[in-house]
Amino acid sequence: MTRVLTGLQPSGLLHIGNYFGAVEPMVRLQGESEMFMFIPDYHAITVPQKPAELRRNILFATAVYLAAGIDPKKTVLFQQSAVSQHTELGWILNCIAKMGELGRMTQFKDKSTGKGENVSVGLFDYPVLMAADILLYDTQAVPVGADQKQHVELARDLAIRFNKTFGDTFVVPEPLIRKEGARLMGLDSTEKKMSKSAASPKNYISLMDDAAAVEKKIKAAVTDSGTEVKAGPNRPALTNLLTIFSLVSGKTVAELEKNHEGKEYGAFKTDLAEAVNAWSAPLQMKIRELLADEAALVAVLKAGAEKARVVAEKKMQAVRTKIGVALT
Ligand code: AQP
Repeated sequence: MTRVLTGLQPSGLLHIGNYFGAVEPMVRLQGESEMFMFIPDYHAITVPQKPAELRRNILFATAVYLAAGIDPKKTVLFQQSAVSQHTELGWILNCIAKMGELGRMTQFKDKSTGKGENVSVGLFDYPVLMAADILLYDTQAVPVGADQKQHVELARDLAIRFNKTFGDTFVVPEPLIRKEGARLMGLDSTEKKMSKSAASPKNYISLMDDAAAVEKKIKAAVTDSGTEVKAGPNRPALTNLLTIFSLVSGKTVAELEKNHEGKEYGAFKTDLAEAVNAWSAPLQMKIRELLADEAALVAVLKAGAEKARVVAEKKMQAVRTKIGVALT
């Protein structure tokens, strides 16, 4: 069985890009793979977080996973900070990671632009902690959106480097990137991906946006010049909107183009907003139900952390021995 792991930072309310990029692929793989899914709360604090909000977002992410269909009997679901082996291995990997390779990470460049020296060391170093998250569990496949490919490649490089230096220890992981919807772009710009920490809420469709908000955001979404509802290399805005439509409706882009032949952007956007709302309404209901029982969510995470800790500690014992710090 392939071992699969992913995590989504509780740095805000999740959006549909996060959902289709990383949550839904995990749901699909359940049953046929050995599943680990975690909440990378120590990644979230690489940018300032309000403690009460972070706590809320951790519980929210847990509710989203469960509402989406993650079954704790089939998936080890846990909070990163509850398994201290993640940060321990992160430190060890820090000692073999190079400043140069971290400096090349596109996400760091994007997130640090304009901040000069006033950016946390954690933000720079976060891909190393992510490598530890992955390598700790002998993960073979990591379902992620396209933006995280570079970070999974770093995990591969660090695994190979460690194995060469200290002997075979880590499985070299592969990113698992879906064909369509691996990089949903912001509604407000075809240059920037949809991102939960985007400056404007018009950039993303949050999983909890109500029908009116979805309609407003989609109505305001950028379009391409021309009037045809068609995807294509020179039509990034319509390609993005049609991809979203396809993901929430299960229809192909070709079908949707055909259904909207001769229709104007306005009518297309109304249909798209309806489709998004029809898809998100039952999900939102489940999320709310789950959030109403906080103790149950905490219990799921605790039980998951106990299972994760056993796997993680076994790997750490091997790592400590390999690097020479284990004295017995
Ligand atoms: N626009 C996107 N389209 C498809 N997949 C996406 N993902 C993120 N944005 C898109 C995928 O969602 C997962 C969550 O990753 P994360 O929370 O660890 O961080 P991220 O990639 O940095 O996501 P965001 O939404 O942009 O969050 P912030 O703003 O907090 O940095 C990953 O698998 C990611 O690829």
